[in-house]
Amino acid sequence: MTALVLNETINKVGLIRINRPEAMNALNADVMAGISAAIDAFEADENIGCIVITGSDKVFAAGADIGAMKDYDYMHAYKTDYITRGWERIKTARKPVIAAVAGYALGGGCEVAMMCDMIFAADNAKFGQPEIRLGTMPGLGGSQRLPRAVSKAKAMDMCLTARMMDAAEAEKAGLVARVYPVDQLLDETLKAAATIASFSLPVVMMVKESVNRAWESSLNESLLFERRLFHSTFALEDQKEGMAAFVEKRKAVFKNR
Ligand code: DAK
Repeated sequence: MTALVLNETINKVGLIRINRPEAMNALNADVMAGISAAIDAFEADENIGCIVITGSDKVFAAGADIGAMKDYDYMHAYKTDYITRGWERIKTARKPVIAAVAGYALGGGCEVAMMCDMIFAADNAKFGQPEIRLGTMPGLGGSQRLPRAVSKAKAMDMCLTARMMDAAEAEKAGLVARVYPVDQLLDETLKAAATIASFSLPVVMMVKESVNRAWESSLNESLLFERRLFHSTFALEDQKEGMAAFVEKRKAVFKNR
């Protein structure tokens, strides 16, 4: 049987590919366990500085596996915490995670992409939260992360009407960081990931923490958080190296210390 999730290391970048083409990359417990295991491995690997999650040219993921969840009753969903365990590993990753989305990213697929630190989209990407058509609603962050990313108005529109947003609209609305022709998406995403991975890993992780903090606390609290992290970078050998290299007009060699 072909693996549902394929992993590859490309220099300092860890690439995770969702690989369930016969079911539009629908997410089930095995797929999510595969993604979680890959993130565990890439987080533990000191050589890796950035992680990319992608699907195929046609689909990132068309949501949670509808066939698998159609017969769940309330007690099963509540008591088992509807397989929450394992589904949110991306959220706790300390290294940056980029979603490279081509084709459909629907329901849980859109939610997984939004759990990543940023989304790069192909020009054929389509984002949507169509759960309402199934008599249910977003359950993995769609109704919470979408309004933060694209405004309440557009989030309401997508969650209430099940309308899909194309790549151009998603970029304009702030859901995606960059858009590329589909045949360039992965290369360009890997290039950006390699750039990130070329920097000092502790600083990269601090920047990620700091930007995330902006979402989760008041401005004064997050400004203080940023200031403390900024001060702490002066304790790093990499900060000494980065500034010395600039002054000496040479390329910095970071040691992640
Ligand atoms: N689940 C299972 N199978 C799916 C699927 C899905 N989400 N999406 C597609 N497939 C399967 C189809 O059934 C079909 O299978 P066969 O008939 O060939 O056996 C095959 O993939 C190809 O699909 P189509 O024939 O439909 O292909 P089209 O190109 O015509 O259409 C489509 C592509 C993506 C527009 C369409 O397949 C579609 O609308 N799919 C469903 C999209 C959707 O409603 N997604 C939201 C699902 S609900 C949580 C975790 C997750 C979630 C919530 C909580 N916790 C951990 C708490 C998320 C929930 C959801 O995502």
